[in-house]
Amino acid sequence: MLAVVHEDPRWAALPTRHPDWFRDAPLGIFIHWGAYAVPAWAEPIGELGTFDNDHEWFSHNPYAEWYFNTIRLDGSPAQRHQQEVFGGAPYDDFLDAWDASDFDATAWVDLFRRAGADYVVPTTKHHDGITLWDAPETGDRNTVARGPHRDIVGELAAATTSAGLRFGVYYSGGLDWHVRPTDPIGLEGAAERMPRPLDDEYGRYCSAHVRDLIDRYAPDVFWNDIGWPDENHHFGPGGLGELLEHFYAQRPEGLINDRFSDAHHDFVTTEYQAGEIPEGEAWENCRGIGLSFGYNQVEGPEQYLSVAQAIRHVVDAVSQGGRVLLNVGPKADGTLPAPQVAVLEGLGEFMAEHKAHLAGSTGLGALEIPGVTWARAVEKDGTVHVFLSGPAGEVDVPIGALPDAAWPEGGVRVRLEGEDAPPVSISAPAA
Ligand code: FUL
Repeated sequence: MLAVVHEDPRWAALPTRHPDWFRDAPLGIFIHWGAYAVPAWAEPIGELGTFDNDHEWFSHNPYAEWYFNTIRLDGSPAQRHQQEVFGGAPYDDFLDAWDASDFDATAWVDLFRRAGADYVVPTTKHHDGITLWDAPETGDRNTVARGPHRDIVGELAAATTSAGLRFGVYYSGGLDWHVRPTDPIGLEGAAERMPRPLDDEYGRYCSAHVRDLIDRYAPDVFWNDIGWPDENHHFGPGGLGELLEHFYAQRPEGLINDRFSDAHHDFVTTEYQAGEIPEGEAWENCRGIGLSFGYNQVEGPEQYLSVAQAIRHVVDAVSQGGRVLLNVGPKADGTLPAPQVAVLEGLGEFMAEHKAHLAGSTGLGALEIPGVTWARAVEKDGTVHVFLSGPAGEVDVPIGALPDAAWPEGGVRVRLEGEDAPPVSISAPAA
């Protein structure tokens, strides 16, 4: 596929934003909630970025939110599951079966705030095309008209902003398997890895959706996914250029990710182990607490991050100048799975003590220290903070292994608490 050309000078004139609130945010919460939470089924095969056979990945896709695609791949275990458990029923039956009566946006956001998050980004339309608000031109295929009978985006926006957190929207501009169905993704020998609609008409449809999101819910992050229809990359009415101008004008502290087919971006995204951490640019890693974004009832403790791993993941990103958009996958009934809640609670205990050292810090990266399996450092307001984890016991850390700072001469003795425990931290005035 040819890359979209952005010769119009208005592309280059769009602002590039790094607002203070985003710079200072070590953690955001991603929410993948959709009709796919009803079957909540995927094979937990591994992390994105650790597989290179596309057919193998997609036919055993660990992302439960991809269920609509996976069941269309002949011979896939998900297709068998759909046949055996749901008699091969059409996907949209899950929208009607989605009874979200225990959904309490305020309680969710309270947990996210306690976890130390500064922003919340729910899916407003994932690849299945179902919108979580009464989006223009969706008829009754949305959560207000069917299933939950709730404006999920609106409830989350209100709860998030009243808790003092920033609100963002995830929107799948690249894929919509209902409005623009393609062959299932992952067919053996397919010419294109990710067949997606390119036409302007579909682009205008998406653009009208996002404009509606901006005007109704005032998001500060526009997190697009899987590119933006190529023919809609223009500044005419309903074009992506005009949409981005509108977003930046309406949201003076708003910013966008890098999944718009190279049109423009403010920050770079990585996902699990896929993608490159950029030099000198803002970036964010996203991942589920397990191996899926959408709730996957097949997952157990082997797939979920422990509290200690989740903490290390966040500190690791911050030590490299980034942040984490950690995902929760709620159950269809509106409750959050207990193991995910436990991770957020544990993360919150750590953040209560250490968030101030991470937020707005300068990353000093990873350290190699004898007897310590994991060490990361940051500098904040003239103080160097080092986080350490390793087998339980005392370790003498030589000054030479630490970043320059006023450490006690002769080194620092630390008591590590084991790799299943949160990292311990030491700090000293920067040199
Ligand atoms: C990916 C999507 O395909 C996943 O389902 C998920 O939404 C992730 C954040 O982005 O590209």
